Amino acid sequence: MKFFLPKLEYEFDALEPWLDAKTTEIHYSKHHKAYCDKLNLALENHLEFFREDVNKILAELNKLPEEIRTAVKNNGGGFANHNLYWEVMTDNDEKKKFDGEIKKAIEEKFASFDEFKQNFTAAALMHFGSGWVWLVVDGGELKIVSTANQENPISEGKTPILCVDLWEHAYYLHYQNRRAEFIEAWWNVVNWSAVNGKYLNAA
Ligand code: MN3
Repeated sequence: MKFFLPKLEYEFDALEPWLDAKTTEIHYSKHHKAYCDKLNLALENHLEFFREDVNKILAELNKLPEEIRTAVKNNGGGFANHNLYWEVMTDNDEKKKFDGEIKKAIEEKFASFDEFKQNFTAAALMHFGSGWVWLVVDGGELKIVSTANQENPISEGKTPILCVDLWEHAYYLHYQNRRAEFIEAWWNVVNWSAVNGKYLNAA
């Protein structure tokens, strides 16, 4: 029982015009798949880990045999991070509605949605190099954090509920160097219904 790519809940062109079909296709079927394949390869002599949730493995990296720890951190991270990334985007207008407990919590923590969006966007623009920006639940509290490469906040005891991919492969075909335009566009496809569900589970 190996890890496998979760099925996308939308077509490759569903997130257009904000995320172009070619980028989504390559990102999912090449980049994400490569992380999944390399995770399976890293674990092929440690089959007991195939029974685990990848998030649990990432939460307890120190339990891994040392010889596979880096490979699992990088590729298990790449696998898990993209699982969440696809899940928190949608083309469904109903699911895009910013509502529910997550709305209350964000407005309480950041004063307003606009203030939250500004802070999250700023974190994405300030992040140097490849990595991710996340909204996490940490000790019951919402926080914006960023990680380098394919690191996942779950390895620091935080629960991610929203993320955006800052690797150039996430936007370069369409936006080239214009990360700010990509981030601004990405807000239009956030699946707030999914984020709300994750918030309720975590809080
Ligand atoms: Mn990516």
